[in-house]
Amino acid sequence: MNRRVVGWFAILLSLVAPIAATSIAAAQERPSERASPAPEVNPNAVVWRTAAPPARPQAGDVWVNPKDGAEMVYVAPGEFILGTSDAQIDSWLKEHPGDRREWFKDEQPQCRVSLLGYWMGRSEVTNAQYERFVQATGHDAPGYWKGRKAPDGLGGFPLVYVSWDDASAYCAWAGDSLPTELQWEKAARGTDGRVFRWGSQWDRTRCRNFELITGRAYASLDEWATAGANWVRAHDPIREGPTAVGSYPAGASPYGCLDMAGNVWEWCADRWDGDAYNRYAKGDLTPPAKGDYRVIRGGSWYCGNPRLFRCAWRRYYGPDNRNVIDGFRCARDALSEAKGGPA
Ligand SMILES: [Ca+2]
Repeated sequence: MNRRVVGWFAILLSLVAPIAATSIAAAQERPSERASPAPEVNPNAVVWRTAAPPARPQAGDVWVNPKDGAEMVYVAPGEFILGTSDAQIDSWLKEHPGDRREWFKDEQPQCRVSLLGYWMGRSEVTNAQYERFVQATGHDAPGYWKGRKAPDGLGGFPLVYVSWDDASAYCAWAGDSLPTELQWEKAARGTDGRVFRWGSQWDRTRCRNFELITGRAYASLDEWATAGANWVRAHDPIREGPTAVGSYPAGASPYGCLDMAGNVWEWCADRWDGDAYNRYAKGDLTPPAKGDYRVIRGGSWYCGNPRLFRCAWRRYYGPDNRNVIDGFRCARDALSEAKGGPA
């Protein structure tokens, strides 16, 4: 195992150890449920290839950002269900008896939150897109690149080894920002409070995850950690861990966003506050003002517990953290772009 791999593996264990858990129920393949209907998708949606986003987008419209070529999906203004209810936790614990109720407290109480309209990246930012940014700005290239070009064969893979500051700088260059945690969760689950992007049941075939990569479920943290250590010794995590963005269309969110479960964790703009959902439930939607850590969402290819792929799961990293399991996608507030573009 090379030094870099050892380094991220140690970070990973320290991150997961306090919260990872057993999940025996997933040891047997379940039949895949049908994907839930996607009421947020508008059959008359339009793909805009304009210099700026359209001034009056409709739900489901897509705008292609000419700066980096990213498809941005429009999430219409309105209410959605945030967080996890007691009933959802009851149901989860019946199926996953190794998990504990207290691990879900950061995503409670469940509440209704209304957001303004915004654009959300359909996919995680790729190496090829980041190369445009590096070439245009002189920003440092990631350490796993040779020089200032994306590695051969990885252009369509998500960028990894990216700090929160790197991700923020990219978003600013593209005219975007990192999504807020609220924007991220709405884009992942739509309006109806579903547990996973596709519905209520875990289905490892719908996203990039360690169960899928290794073809088995993990009954305990120790079992997963041992399997993970063995796996990284025998594989190249950069090329064999994550996969090209958009490889799991059956895992699309109700808005058509891809890989919001798995592949790589995604930085959000917010500072970490484990109590934030209590405040949101009282109507105060201001993001946390203090905190040394930044929110990450969505789980990664290396996660071996279904709980981490639920839309409401919240975790965090120090902003300087760089490793092979996290990346980001961009978002953009719609109101700040209420100019230009065809009517
Ligand atoms: Ca992801």
